[in-house]
Amino acid sequence: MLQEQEAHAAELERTFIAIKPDGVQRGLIAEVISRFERKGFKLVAIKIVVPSKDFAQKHYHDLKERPFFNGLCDFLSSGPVVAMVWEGEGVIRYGRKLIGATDPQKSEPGTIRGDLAVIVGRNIIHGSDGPETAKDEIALWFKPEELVKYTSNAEKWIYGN
Ligand code: IDP
Ligand code: MG
Repeated sequence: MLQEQEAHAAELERTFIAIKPDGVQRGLIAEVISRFERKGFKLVAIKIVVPSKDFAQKHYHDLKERPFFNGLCDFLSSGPVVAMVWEGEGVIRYGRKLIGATDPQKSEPGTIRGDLAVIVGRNIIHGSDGPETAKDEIALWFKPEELVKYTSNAEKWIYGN
């Protein structure tokens, strides 16, 4: 039993999820959190911050050549953002599924963007797109001590051990 638990803990992965200023202003914080929570993922860090433009540029550094980069960084730094780290098996990839396609016109109904957003520039949520970006984004937004380690009572029912 203990061995199984240890094996399970070793498999856990983490992703960085942020509710952007449009999601916060539209009162969608609880809605977004609820979708990750009900799925069975575990919240291990959360805070509300207004990022500086410089910080937004760091967060989106991969996109600096894109024409929308400046507007995107202005927008991300225009108001409060809810920054979170979620943990669970497959959370990086499945988190992206919960979020839906980048352009809400193309996101499936049932996804966060599909259900709650209309245009690409106001798509309410960010999620890391792979293990490397997850690691980098968590490190950019959180200090290691801000990540909380705990066992949720639901875990044995979600994972069966
Ligand atoms: P993602 O958020 O689904 O990972 P990325 O390609 O990483 O999508 O783009 C980051 C953010 O930049 C998107 O969530 C969206 O808000 C914005 N964005 C992406 N493409 C466009 C565009 O063509 N016009 C305006 N904004 C865009
Ligand atoms: Mg992205």
